[in-house]
Amino acid sequence: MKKLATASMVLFCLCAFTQAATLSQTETFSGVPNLSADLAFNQWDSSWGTLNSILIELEITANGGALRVDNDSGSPSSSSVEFGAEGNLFSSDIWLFNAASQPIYAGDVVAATSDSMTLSADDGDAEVGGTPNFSFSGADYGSIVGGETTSSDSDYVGSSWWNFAGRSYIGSGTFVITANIDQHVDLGTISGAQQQIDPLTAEGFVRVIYDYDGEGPPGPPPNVPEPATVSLIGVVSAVGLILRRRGYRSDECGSSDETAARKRMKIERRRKHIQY
Ligand SMILES: [Ca+2]
Ligand SMILES: [Ca+2]
Repeated sequence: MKKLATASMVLFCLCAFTQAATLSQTETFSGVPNLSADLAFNQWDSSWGTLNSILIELEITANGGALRVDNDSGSPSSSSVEFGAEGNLFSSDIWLFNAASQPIYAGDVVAATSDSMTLSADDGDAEVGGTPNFSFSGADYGSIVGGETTSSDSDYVGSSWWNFAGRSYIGSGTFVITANIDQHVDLGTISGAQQQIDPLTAEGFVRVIYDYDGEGPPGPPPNVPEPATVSLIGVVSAVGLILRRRGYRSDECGSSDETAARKRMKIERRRKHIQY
């Protein structure tokens, strides 16, 4: 039991060290692109402690839909094609610049299904009366079905942008970040083609993570145990359970009833030996 107590103490100390002092806020969005979502986050209150960093994360999951293409040009073409969702973040309350003073999302976050598409020259589309009607027939037709794809990107806000020119992450109020999520279609080098689209759906989140030293916000502890900590708690629980079970079996073997029975059998055997 002494060994177990020592091991437990070490594990608990390790938990304390692995627990990050972070405050994470996550706001979600969903819908059919193009969509725009205004998401509100709490500012960092200086009375909570010393702010070390601010991390901004955008994750987008695109799902379903389809892109269909009918080549109406006189030339065949082949290209990699993408179909999905793309997004970016904007705000007039705070700055979204990193330590190099570059936009945190210089390019869009793209979650898209990618495939190669090969189209012949226009085949005349006789079944729909010829161009410009959309034809689903012939080698001049191609399609890409949207699967479920997820993409994310994150970056730290440069500390010189935390509180600058009237925009601030610091205070006791809130700020709004707008997530603009658009449909993403990239036909690559294919041109002269009509498109027909079944809309896809998009969902995702924007996360703001404050890393800090200090007491943190009042109320329930904001920290979520790291996965490693959760595993360690699981190990401690499992060890405790195994030891309790062993202890139970040990008690069973040493029960006074069983010891008495053994003694009675011994006496019986001796008695029989004497009789022979
Ligand atoms: Ca055609
Ligand atoms: Ca055709």
